[in-house]
Amino acid sequence: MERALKGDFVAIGKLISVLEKEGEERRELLKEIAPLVGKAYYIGITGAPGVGKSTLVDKMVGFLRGEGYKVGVIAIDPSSPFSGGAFLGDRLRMQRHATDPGVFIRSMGSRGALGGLSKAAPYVAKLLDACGFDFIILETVGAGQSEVDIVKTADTVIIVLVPGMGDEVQIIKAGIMEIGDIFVVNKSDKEGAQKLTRELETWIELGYKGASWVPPVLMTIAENGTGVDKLINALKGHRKYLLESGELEKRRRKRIAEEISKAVEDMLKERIVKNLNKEQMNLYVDLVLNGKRDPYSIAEELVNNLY
Ligand SMILES: Nc1nc2c(ncn2[C@@H]2O[C@H](COP(=O)(O)OP(=O)(O)OP(=O)(O)O)[C@@H](O)[C@H]2O)c(=O)[nH]1
Ligand SMILES: [Mg+2]
Repeated sequence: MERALKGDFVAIGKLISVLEKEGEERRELLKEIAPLVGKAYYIGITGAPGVGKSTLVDKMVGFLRGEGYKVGVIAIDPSSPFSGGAFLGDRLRMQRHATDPGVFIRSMGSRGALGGLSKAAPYVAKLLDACGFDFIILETVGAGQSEVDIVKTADTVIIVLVPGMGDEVQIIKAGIMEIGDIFVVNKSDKEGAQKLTRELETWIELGYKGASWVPPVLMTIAENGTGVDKLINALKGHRKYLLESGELEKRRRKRIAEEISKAVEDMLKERIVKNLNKEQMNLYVDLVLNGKRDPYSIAEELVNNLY
């Protein structure tokens, strides 16, 4: 723990493995880091596969490093069941930061037999926060509820779209557009970027009438860094808005409340599972099938028997 707080990447990596497993040990670690958490600024960046999120993150990291900030990046890879090693795209995209002690990059799988490793992402973000990183960037493709939930833990959510993919429609369907604080039209070197930007602006104009924060739409070319300075400015503008309007505190309060509920849920589940093996479960199922019991009175009994 001490070594991790001093910025030892190997030590941080070991603590991340602890955070990836549900249970007592994780809870103890989270208790330990809790007093140190709350200084970092959390950025969520999401968009369809291949829109250039990692390239953009790489450029943002470069920019923030130039200003002297330490940056932690957590990339959720929906296709990988594994965690730990950076997946190919990110490794290539963010390689130039690999030897920088002020940049920590971690990739986490979100699929696979173990299921939902990425659920640990918000905990990993907290750890990096505790370890003194000023900005924590969470990259996800925003597919599926668990990914949306992760992005929602960010203070500022950036949604990346590209021209010529019809992404806007896909993302609106997934209900992700609504959580965007800043919209980025990346690959604006390609045809249709202006059109997409205008479409987004119109959509925002209609949907955000009278809102205290109207999301800006920015054009970038992540590959050569065009527009990244404007993106960082927009980010800082949003942070300023959150601070001055009291919205940051509101968001953080909501997050803490969710965290408490989640911890209660996890603990209850852990204890119930401990008391309920497969055979016992089968006995209950038999009782329900035979019409002798119902699932709800059984659940009540299990919860009541816990204490
Ligand atoms: N033309 C053009 N290509 C870009 C731009 N930004 C990124 N790319 C390319 O788009 C491809 C995907 O970039 P990534 O940064 O890996 O995209 P990603 O959104 O992180 O992809 P996933 O993590 O797999 O979802 C790469 O080949 C990049 O070089 C851009 O502004 N213009
Ligand atoms: Mg990526």
